[in-house]
Amino acid sequence: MSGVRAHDPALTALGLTLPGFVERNKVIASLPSLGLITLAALTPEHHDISYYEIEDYREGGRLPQSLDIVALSTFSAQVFEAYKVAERFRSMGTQVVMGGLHVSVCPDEALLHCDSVVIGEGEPLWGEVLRDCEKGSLKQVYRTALPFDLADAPIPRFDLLDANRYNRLTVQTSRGCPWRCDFCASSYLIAPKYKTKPVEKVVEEIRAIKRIWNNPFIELADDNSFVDRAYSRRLLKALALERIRWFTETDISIGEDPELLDLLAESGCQQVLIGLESPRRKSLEGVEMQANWKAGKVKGYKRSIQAIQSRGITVNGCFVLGLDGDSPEVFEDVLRFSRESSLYEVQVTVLTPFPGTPLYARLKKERRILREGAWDRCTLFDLNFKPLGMTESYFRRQFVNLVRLLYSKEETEKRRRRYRKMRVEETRRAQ
Ligand code: B12
Repeated sequence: MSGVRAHDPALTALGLTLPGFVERNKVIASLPSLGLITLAALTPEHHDISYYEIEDYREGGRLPQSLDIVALSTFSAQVFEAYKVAERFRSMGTQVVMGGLHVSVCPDEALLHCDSVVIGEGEPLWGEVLRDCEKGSLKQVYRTALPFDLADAPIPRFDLLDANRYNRLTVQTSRGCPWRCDFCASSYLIAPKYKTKPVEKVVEEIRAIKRIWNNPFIELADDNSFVDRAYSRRLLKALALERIRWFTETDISIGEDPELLDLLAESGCQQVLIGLESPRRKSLEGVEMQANWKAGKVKGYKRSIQAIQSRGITVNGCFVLGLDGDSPEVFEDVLRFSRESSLYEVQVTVLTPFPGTPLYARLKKERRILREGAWDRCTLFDLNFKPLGMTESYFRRQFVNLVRLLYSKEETEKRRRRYRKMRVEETRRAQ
């Protein structure tokens, strides 16, 4: 299930008109489920498999018939739609198993709508699910305490995908992240220990993609790439030989590692998305719960962005609005930072209490969740908690204003111009 769907009417209206935002929506909506095509690769040959996008069945179109089992993957934002699809399949007598981040933390909720839930990483359990399905004795819950070794990862079945449908494909090089940001709902929920996939495997996956697509654009589906610097250097050298263009998510510390940045530039990396979260130290206090890591980094943000972008790699700086340390001026602060830092791309999102996160537990305890269990509000654009230091209506108004400004044609062009100017100056300096 793919695609952004904000519910806030003011934002939805803007989304239809703003060029920067529409562009981004198109990019975001266009990725297949890596989790499912990975499990497809672990499915024995005597089974026939097909891959479907729920998007095609949203309006109640005829579902694929005569299937023995349906494996559904979804994030929180679309989980209610996924449940509806699960129920429609079940009413046709098709067994439905669900997995992924959301149902791993809400298995009881999911079991109201499907036959079986897989908690955590799917690879160690998928074979058992299929064997039980063949015997007609599917269990309600599958879970394992054994962490999955990415050295055993299969090559995802990219060949099952309709190539024309996507503008890029994902490859995962690592799972987990050493940092513990209280709002993070990424794979540490299912793979708590940081781990990497052998470089040779990553290269094999990229070659599998190249067999289907000429000149592919690849997105790494990592929580935080380049955490292990020795591994990253090997990875980047290998990627450089593959001659691909690619994108990933990482943390700001790469800006302090010139050798890594040189390798990154040579490897074909086009853009890195970095969770800066806030330009304000006060807002970042306590967000990373182990070492207050993000608050410690904010002073060097601009320098690091400059170091990365000077290599021709654009930075997509992501900001979270609604942090407890935010005051009413935070919206202006983000706008100012975006202008002063020459960030090529900016993403602003609303702090979101995803299920299973420390943030959710805390806000619930503080009775600040507006609508409990409203997972369809987990879009990153819909406010579902009471912010501190400002009213909900002030927050919503200011957020919409910020979106309107940041993604306006004028501001988007100014960002591009600032970036180009910075690149020209860098090139002159280097000569
Ligand atoms: C790629 C990606 C996307 C792609 C998704 C493509 C797709 N169709 O899957 C796109 C760009 C479309 C996307 C969109 C969004 N995303 Co996104 N995305 C990611 C990202 C970077 C990687 C996900 C990934 O591929 N992981 C690798 C695969 C192998 O792992 P996996 O899916 O978890 O699958 C494993 C297990 O969970 C399990 N499993 C999964 N499904 C199933 C099913 C069965 C039957 C079984 C047995 C097992 C199983 O087995 C798999 C192998 O172990 C993550 C961040 C992250 N690092 O996790 C965010 C992340 C998943 N996204 C997130 C969000 C919030 C969104 C958006 C709401 C953002 C937005 N406003 O647009 C939308 C929502 C889309 C939706 N459909 O609801 C959150 C989700 C949090 C949550 N609880 O919902 C994450 C965690 C980022 C974050 N920290 O906020 N996203």
